[in-house]
Amino acid sequence: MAKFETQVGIVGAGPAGLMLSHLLDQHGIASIVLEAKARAYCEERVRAGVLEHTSVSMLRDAGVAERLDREGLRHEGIDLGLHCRLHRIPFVELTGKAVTVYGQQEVVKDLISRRLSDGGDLRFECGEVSLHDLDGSRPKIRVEKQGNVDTICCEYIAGCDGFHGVSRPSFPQGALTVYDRTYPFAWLGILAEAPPSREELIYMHHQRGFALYSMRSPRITRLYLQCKPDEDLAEWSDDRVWSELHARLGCLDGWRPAEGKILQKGVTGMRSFVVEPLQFCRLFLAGDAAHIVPPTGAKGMNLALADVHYLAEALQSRYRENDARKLDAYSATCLRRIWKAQRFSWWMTSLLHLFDDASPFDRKRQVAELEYVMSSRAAATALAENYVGLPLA
Ligand code: FAS
Ligand code: PHB
Repeated sequence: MAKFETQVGIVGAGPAGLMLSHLLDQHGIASIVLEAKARAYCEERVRAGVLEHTSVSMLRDAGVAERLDREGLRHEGIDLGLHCRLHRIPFVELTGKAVTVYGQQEVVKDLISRRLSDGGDLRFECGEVSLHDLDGSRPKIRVEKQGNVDTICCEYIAGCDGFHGVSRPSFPQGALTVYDRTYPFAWLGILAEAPPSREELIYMHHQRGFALYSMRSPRITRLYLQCKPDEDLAEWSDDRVWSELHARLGCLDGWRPAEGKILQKGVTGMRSFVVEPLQFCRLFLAGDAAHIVPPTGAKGMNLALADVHYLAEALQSRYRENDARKLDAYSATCLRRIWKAQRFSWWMTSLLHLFDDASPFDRKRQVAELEYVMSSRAAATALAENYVGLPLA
């Protein structure tokens, strides 16, 4: 039964929780990070792979981009595909900015090693977490493990524990408004030991369903297929996966994805989800704890980093200038950016996937919209501007 004191208690050691703890440390603000899983699990969990220009600048400014700059793959555009024909969206030409392909687990590894080398208090396999006295001046986090209960007294709590965490459900009944939309499909994703056979990502609209060609490193590619929400992985042998990828990604210019040993295979559901507000008294939500985007816009991890950029700034002015205005505005500030990312992620998902219930009119309109984006500089610029990341106002 130990009692601990800190300024900010952080639940969750994903990109949001770890980056927040690091940014706070840079401003001399103490935090304790509580993570249910083991360190190795967090460092091996394959999720996002694309960092916005905005996120890369943020990681650089925070001094945690040394390996990112060395190993990250700078991408100056993407290809959109229709009828097996590709059309490039040149990000740098249209916006002056690029994105970087660098696995989420690499960002997590870099942040964990930096926190630990800076003497940060990260508690992996922490035990059962519960939040208390959120409306008081000293909110508490209780952590129960093997019958032992520790208490952490905080000034603020940051709920960075993802969609299935305890923070959002800790809001009192009725305190949250939920905006939710699920999609009638999912993504079957693979990680393959195959060197990328092209420089940039392909987002392919195909009559057999959407397909995405992505990568992680000069040795590893990451590929996705639109599938049913309840798709049974057991029905997908490696051969079937590759033949379907060839069927959807094969291009008229003869290009085909290079095959290799499939290291990981999984199905990820697709939903758009936002809760408002992001604050209840001294509890602040950030990242997937507050919002989920379909991965078609590659916004998940980037939104999580943007949230903690705003939260760290707000906590810094609270502690440095005793000015709580930014904290009071935290929810509204984040939600302005969150809804723009929600709109873009919904739009990319609607533009590129097949909807079983689409009428013949809808299908024609969808193809016309894709052809418009592929032929209009204005439309391509709008896509590029959102993809590389809107400025952190
Ligand atoms: P995270 O979920 O990353 O981290 C939350 C942490 O809190 C986890 O480590 C969890 O173990 C911990 N936690 C949870 N409950 C806890 C509790 N009660 N006590 C203590 N700790 C607790 N985005 C893309 O752009 N591209 C992708 O391909 C992509 N793939 C994805 C695949 C999956 C399966 C998922 C779930 C998400 C994917 N995303 C993808 C989105 C992803 O990148 C998220 O947006 C990103 O992980 C959000 O980061 P955090 O908010 O830090 O949450
Ligand atoms: C990935 O590389 O995992 C990835 C890339 C782009 C997306 C989604 C996922 O839109």
